[in-house]
Amino acid sequence: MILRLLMAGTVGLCLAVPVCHAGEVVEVGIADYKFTPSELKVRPGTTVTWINKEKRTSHSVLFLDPGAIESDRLFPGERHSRTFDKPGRYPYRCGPHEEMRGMIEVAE
Ligand SMILES: [Cu+2]
Repeated sequence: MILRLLMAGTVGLCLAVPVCHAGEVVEVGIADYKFTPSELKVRPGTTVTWINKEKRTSHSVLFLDPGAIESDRLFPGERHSRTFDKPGRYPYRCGPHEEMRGMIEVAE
């Protein structure tokens, strides 16, 4: 089931997986040294926003391929967004904490 809220403007916030759609934003929380949800399936054109919900610890979002793109270090309350236009599997981890893993799967 997919629930959508209208945010300011026309951007829809996708609250429930499995599948979010183009033009929507889906959030991944970072807390207790975990990405939640750790695996997401989205349609091409979806924007994923990671939000650091820790009290003290900073994290990053480091994509394993291609090119090992890493976000800035996210301090508590900070966020990072990436829009996924191309189908594929995008595994990532936290830069400083190798055990923190996640996956974004983009499929039509
Ligand atoms: Cu981390």
